[in-house]
Amino acid sequence: MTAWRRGGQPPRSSVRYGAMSRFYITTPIFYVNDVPHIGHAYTTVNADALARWHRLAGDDVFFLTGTDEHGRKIAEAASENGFEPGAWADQTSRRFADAWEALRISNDDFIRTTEERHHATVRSFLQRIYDNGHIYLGDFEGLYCVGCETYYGDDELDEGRCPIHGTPVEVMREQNYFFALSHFEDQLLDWYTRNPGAVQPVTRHNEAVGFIRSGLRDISITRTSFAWGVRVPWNADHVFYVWYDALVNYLTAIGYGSDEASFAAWWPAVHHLLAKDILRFHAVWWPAMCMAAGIDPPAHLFIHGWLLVGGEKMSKTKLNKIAPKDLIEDFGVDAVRYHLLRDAPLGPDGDFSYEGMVARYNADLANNLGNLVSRVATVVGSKCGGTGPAPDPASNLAAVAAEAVAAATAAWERFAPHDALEATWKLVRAANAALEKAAPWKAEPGPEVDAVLGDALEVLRIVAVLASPAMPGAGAEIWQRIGVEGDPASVVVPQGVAWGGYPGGVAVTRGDPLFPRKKALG
Ligand code: ME8
Repeated sequence: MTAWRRGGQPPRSSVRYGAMSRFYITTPIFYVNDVPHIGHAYTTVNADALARWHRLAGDDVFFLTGTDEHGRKIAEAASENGFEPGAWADQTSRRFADAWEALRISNDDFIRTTEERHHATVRSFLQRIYDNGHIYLGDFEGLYCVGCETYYGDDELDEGRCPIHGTPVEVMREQNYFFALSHFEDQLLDWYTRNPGAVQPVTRHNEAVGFIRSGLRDISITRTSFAWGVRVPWNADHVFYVWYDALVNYLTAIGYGSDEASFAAWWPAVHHLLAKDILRFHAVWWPAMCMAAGIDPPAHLFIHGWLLVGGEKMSKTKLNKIAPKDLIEDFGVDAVRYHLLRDAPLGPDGDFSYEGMVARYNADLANNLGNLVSRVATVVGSKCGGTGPAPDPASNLAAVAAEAVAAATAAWERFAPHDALEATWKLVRAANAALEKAAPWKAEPGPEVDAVLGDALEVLRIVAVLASPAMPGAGAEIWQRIGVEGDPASVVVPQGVAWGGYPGGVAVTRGDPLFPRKKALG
């Protein structure tokens, strides 16, 4: 039975093959006509945190991101800037790779569509679709938006303008190869019926189904008007239209046509994370292309909303695009990641504001977590001679911790990092409250003080693990300060976060505040 015919249930977020659970997650590959901003970072940090969580959960993870480098839009951006397209793509792709490094993105591969491995995969995948009879030569005239690199029907335009970019569309005429998308209406609807959880949230599932039901037009998939693309293997006068090459990146990286064992291991148990702007390509075209080539459609697509800035879409003209590195300079990488994950749930539109970032930083990081770390270290210094005591096996916090682990696990599993972090911070708050109540800084040293501090240290050990997908740096730093060896990211959950793991008898060190308070603006 193939994975996409499992039917009924939404796909589990990791799929078990024999003894191994595999979790393959992707971001869209970003166009190199733009430089990385926090909208790209939003998707990429979320995918990264999910990948890191699944590594903690003991899954075999493959996390893919990269850059989309062909098409008219890129060729035009290059020439406007006085570059050859290849040199332009090299330079801008590097900026994405650098931004992801600065954000501590743990991708396993970074694909560039100009790489030969990708060209080879596109040729073999498309040749298969051609051989299967789903591609034909035809004449085409349509209304084209270069920004989207797509044709629109009259009825889809917004007063003659592109519904996404708001720019005028142009009339394009070409003799092109077409992909017979219309052949796949019934199969797609059938797939959606059998796999109601394949596209999430459900509103996006409904949107895709509605679009298919309204009738599918065949898609023109090649161009002769420019050469910046992958050559069509059966007719060298044509290059593939950029979307038709771009989607195939998800197959290139796992060895479609080049490493069958790897491909069979990772496909179709994939999770594509993307924003609503490219729903149709991923939720309609892509499954149909897979069907046409005789492979299973992707198991799971999660579609998120826009990250707005001050309630508005980011754009060049409004100059409200925020570069991740500027925020990292102000807040540190962990805090930037935390804010993106905590305050803009995957699904609806979210809003970024500097004020919101400061407020969240002060509340959760400076006051709650940062305070717990420094208080515990200070009191262990004054009451226990700097040696961390072991936790109380019968502590009330044990149950709170178990609940946090269960709730965080469930939330990461359903692509809800904000809930996972909220569940984790509930534990932080409970530990702070327990400390407040016991006030060990006022008490005489002795077993009671030891138990209270041991419990708080154990909470910190567990929180460092649970928070590490969001804040890999802070998690490791906390472990070091409380004297736990290794890296919280190398723990396996849930065993590794069972109550009682803090060894006691180890040196606890005080350091500078992990998250110094920020002044609110104005
Ligand atoms: O569409 N809020 O590339 P792209 C949230 N190359 N997400 C945002 C965002 C925002 N304000 N701005 C960008 C393409 N994104 C194609 C994809 S995939 C085979 C080809 C993120 O550079 C979000 O993930 O325009 C969105 O889907 C993607 O960037 C679009 O990136």
